[in-house]
Amino acid sequence: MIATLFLTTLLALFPGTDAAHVFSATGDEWLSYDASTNTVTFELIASPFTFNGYRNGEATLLVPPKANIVINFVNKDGTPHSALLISGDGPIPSSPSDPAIPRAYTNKAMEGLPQEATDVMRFPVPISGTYRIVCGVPGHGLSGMWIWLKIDPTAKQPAFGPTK
Ligand SMILES: [Cu+2]
Repeated sequence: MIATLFLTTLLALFPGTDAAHVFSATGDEWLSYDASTNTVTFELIASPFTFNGYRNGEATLLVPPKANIVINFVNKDGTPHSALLISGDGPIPSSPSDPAIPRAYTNKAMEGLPQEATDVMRFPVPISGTYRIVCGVPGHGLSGMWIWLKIDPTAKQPAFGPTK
């Protein structure tokens, strides 16, 4: 309830925010999968201190082992944001800079990309592991701008939604 009120307040403050995306429950609209190449394509939408309407690890992108990940990042907020993949262990760094997997970061990871800017991250994942997708702008991750990316060794397809 508090989270809902918080989001409602954010929406009131930022009328450009896409309410349909913020309140989507399934994530299917953001996700596609090519089984023949084990390629997961995900639309990662930065809004005010959220990714796809989620913050603080509230959402998880589950992917099959050894998947090729294509993340289409777009910033829908007036504040610059970015994305990079960090380890799933330990505290969120105040200024995350080292991606856990090579190439798993957007342009201007530290400075942030401006509103409506896009970038594509392409990287393979190993056979297992837990990571976080975090905004690289100093302080944003600590403010809650991150979600989980987990490799499920038994997954036959990806899934995105509230963290279980
Ligand atoms: Cu940010």
